[in-house]
Amino acid sequence: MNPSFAQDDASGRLLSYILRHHPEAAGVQLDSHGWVDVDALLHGIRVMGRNLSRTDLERIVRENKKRRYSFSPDGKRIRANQGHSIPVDLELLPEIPPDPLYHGTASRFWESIQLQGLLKQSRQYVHLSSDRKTALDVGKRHGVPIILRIHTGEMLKNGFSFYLSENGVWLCESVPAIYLEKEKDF
Ligand code: HQG
Repeated sequence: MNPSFAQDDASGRLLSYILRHHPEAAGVQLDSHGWVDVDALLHGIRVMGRNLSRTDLERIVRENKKRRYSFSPDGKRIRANQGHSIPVDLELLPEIPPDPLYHGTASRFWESIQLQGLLKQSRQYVHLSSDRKTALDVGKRHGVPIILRIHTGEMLKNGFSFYLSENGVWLCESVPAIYLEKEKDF
């Protein structure tokens, strides 16, 4: 069978929805580290009236450009690498990030960000990237994009921690406004 990209895209969105936000939608539970039994997940997805085989799932995990999902070493469990809105312990250790890191957002949020800093909103962490292109793409999802530079060296000096997800996204609890700078042109 020749799988369609559109189909894999839709299945990928469903996986994100279940593994990051609403496992109960497929009648499954994440363990404390975010893992779900693959057979239970595939069964739950079938019960939801969607069709996803083990082969489809393996292809989606392998070919996903953002490497959003990982199998456990024995292949029996799967989890999202980041982006959760439910509390999971991804067992990440603090790491030293590049300085600066970038965050892409919408221009309409700038006023509020200047006051409050970057907050994690509904997710478990604030998401940052080491390259501007990724930040720009993330910002465009929300509207007219702006790019913020995060002065990570200053933050480290003041005791903030950063974590690097399995798929290369930098994560932190919050970024107070004093460590942020809006790029003028990009
Ligand atoms: C904004 C994608 C007003 C924040 C991407 C962002 C990313 C504030 C939005 C990942 C604020 C939250 C996450 C404040 C933060 N006032 N707005 N004080 N503080 N915000 O989607 O970073 O495709 O939860 O700037 O690649 O856009 O899902 O976060 O605009 O890594 O794998 O509140 O999602 O990955 O939006 O995106 P989100 P995000 P996936």
